[in-house]
Parts: sequence; C-alpha cells; structure tokens
Amino acid sequence: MIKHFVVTALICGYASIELLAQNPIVQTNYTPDPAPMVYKDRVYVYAGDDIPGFDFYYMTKWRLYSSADMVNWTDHGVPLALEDFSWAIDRAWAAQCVERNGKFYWYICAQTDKNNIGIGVAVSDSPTGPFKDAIGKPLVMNGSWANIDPTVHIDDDGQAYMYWGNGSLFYVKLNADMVSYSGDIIEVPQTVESFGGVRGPRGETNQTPPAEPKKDMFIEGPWLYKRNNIYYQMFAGMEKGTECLSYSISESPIGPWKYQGRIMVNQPTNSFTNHGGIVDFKGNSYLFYHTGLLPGGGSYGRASAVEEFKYNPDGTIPLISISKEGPKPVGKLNSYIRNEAETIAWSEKCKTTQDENVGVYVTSIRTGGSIKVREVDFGSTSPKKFKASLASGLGAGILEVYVDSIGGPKVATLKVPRTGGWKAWQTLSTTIETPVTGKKDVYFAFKGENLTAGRELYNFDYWIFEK
Ligand code: FUB
Repeated sequence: MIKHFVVTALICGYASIELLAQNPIVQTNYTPDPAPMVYKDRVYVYAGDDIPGFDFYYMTKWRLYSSADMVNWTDHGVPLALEDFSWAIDRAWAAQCVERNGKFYWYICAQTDKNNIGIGVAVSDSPTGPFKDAIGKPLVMNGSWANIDPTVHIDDDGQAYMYWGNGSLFYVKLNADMVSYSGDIIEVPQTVESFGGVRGPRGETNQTPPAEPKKDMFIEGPWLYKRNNIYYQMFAGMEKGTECLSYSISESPIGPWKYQGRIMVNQPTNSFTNHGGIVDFKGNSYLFYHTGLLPGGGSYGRASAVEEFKYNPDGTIPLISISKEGPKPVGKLNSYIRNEAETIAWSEKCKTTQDENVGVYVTSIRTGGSIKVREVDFGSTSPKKFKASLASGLGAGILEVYVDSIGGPKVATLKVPRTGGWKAWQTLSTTIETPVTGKKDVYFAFKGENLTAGRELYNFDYWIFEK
C-alpha cells in the first residue's frame, strides 16, 4: 500500500438531506474498496471498513451491501473479519467475492506477521455468509508487501485466474476447487504499452510512489473481467500524486495487455486512493469506486460510490466522472412485504449494527435524522396501516413517515414508548393519515417528544404497509 498523501480538503454538500444525493451509496459506515458481484437478481458489494481519524488503513473487517434496484442498498453487516482467519493480524484490505457452482469464494488480503501480507480465501454457501476460512492458511504468502487486492475471474472454459498486486502485478491459475492453485506465480511485465508507464525507482519499503511517474502506471487494485470477448484489467493508476482508475485490455486472460487510458481521472474525491470494480446488471454497466466525500471522511474514511456508464461501440470505456446523483433506479420496493430498515437510499443521523437475534438493524437514531427509501410501490389503492418493529429503552421517540419529501404528505406517525429495552422489539401499528398510491420516495423522519437533539431515540428493525 502506498502510504501518504496530501489531498485537498473539500467542502462537501452532504450535511443535510439532499433530494438527489445517492453517492456515497452507504452513509452509515465507511466502505472502501467496493467489489461488486452480480448474483441472480441482486448486485452485492463486498467492501472494506474504514475508521476515519487514523493516519493509515487500520482495517479489521469487511462489510457487505446489496441492491436489486441500484438505489436502495441493504446492509448485510459484517460477514467476515480478521478474526475469522487464525493467521491474520491486521490490514483487512481490498477483497473480492466470486461465485462458482453455488459456492461463494471471498478472496481477501491481510497482514500475516511483521513482514508479510498474504492472500486468503473464505467460503460460504450463500453470498451473505456465514463465511469461513477455506484452507486455514494463506493461499499466497511469500514475504512480500505486494500481496494485496486479489481479483478473480472464471473464464468460459472454467479456468479461474487470480491477479493481485501493489506496484508489481501477479497472477496464478486457480484450481477448480478455487482454494488452491497450480503452476508458478507469474509477474506481469509492465511497460508503457501494457500499463501506460513504468514505475520509477522504489523506496526500500515499496511504499512511496515516484512523485512524477512516467505517464500512468499500475499501482494496485486490479479488477479482471471479460465482456464481449475482451478481457479488461482495470487498476488504480497514478496521476498528479493521487490515484486514478485506468485500464488495459487483452485477447487473453493472461495478456499481453494493451494500455487504453484512464476511466476516472484524479478528481476532487478527498481521498488519495481510488479502487474500483465494474459489472453489468439489468442491462446497464456500472463502475463502483470510492471517495472520501462522506462527512467526516477522507483518505482513511472512504466510502463506496457508483456511476452508470456505456461502453463505446468498440468496447473501450469512456471517461467517467464522479456524481452525487449516482445511477437511475432499475427496480422498485414492494411496500406490502417486510422491508428491512437497513435497506436505505440515503440516511442521516443513524448507524447500523447487528446481533444474533434480529440480524442487522438501524441504531444510534437521533432527532433530525432520517432514512430515505426510493421507488416504494403502493399500487393503485392506498394501504390502511403502517407497521414498524422498534425498540427503545427510554421512549419519547416519534417515527414519522412522509412521501416525496420530509414535510411532504405525512402518511403515518408512530409514538415509540419504552419497550423494555433497546433490544425489546415491539411491532407498533398505526392507521394511514394521508392516502398514498403509485411509486413514491418514502422518508422515515426521526423525532423526539421534548428531547434534546443528541439523545438516542429508538432502534428500528423493519417496516411494512398493509391494505
Ligand atoms: O483499503 C486498503 C487499501 O487501499 C487497498 O487494499 C488498496 O487497493 C487501497 O484502496
């Protein structure tokens, strides 16, 4: 990992609800290194967990989110952490999960001892876990700090390839079991033709990029995939002292690679690193990346974001800009089934947590906070009731439900009493105040009865409308 970096501090506009804001896609946690995986009708984003306020990437766990519509993201909590690998001691860095024959292989990297970072793999029968260390030891560990950021592609003939690297780029051919490999680890030659440039002389620790690299160069974060017979290798390159996203293509998964240019140039993202993944989902193409633009964030408080893009007719990728708006919705939420409170398009003044009883739920809810959920479908006749599962040790909280905006038509109000504890869940029910039909954005507004703004109000597990 490249340590360092002066990045211009930004004034970002996420201080209060913004009707159009959709990026970063998660506001309750800092979620760097997004690795998307499409499985059935959802896109899953496996991400890291930044703790802002530190001066390095002191990460200890990985987080998971998913969406069926690209605007509402369901929090699946922390399915994997360093403690799940007996050999890992620090640096839960960039990872990627892939599916093969109904099993899910989550390739991670983690520090193994004072001088080593290694690549490991966890396996599960479900994209959301539980995951466990598949082999009880690193899959790759050879005394190098370059063993980070694994990316795996399973080719049409069934051969799987794993690339990774920091400064140097490597690959191996994985065996069909996905948890072992055959043959040597190959270092990919880096030339101006293959990756846009070459790295200058390195510092002893391989931690410092040259101030003025020749053109682009491979830094880290490879992302290998195939589309319409072209193999793509996206990677974090270097531009003006901070990372950009660049790519090379090939006719084969093992190269030779031909540098194509940048996908996302160095922008005011408030983060030294960028790290991305590309997928097609429901007929559209998406670039996932990260920025430091979540309030309180920065180079060590990074958050996942996404943009929709279209390939050029020849398969090349256009330059993509960061946006606050993110992609358009490609689905809707059914208001008449149980919806998890942690399915969120945008949130403020709340967090998520999880336990063994109810799984993930919304917590740390404060007065003035809210959750926005987009594209909620009520059908042609209005519901009659609104129900929500809530818990509060102190009571005096109010949950107000609006459509279109906070202050728009008020659909329901729930007064939350003392339920007997912060985990003593009660399903509270109320009648609809204003009829609602069609597809709406729904806002859950958090309020308190005569309370100071800072007091925690209640925990929120799920909601449902009833006819
Ligand atoms: O998140 C820690 C490291 O920062 C990743 O492994 C790199 O790709 C960079 O994003």
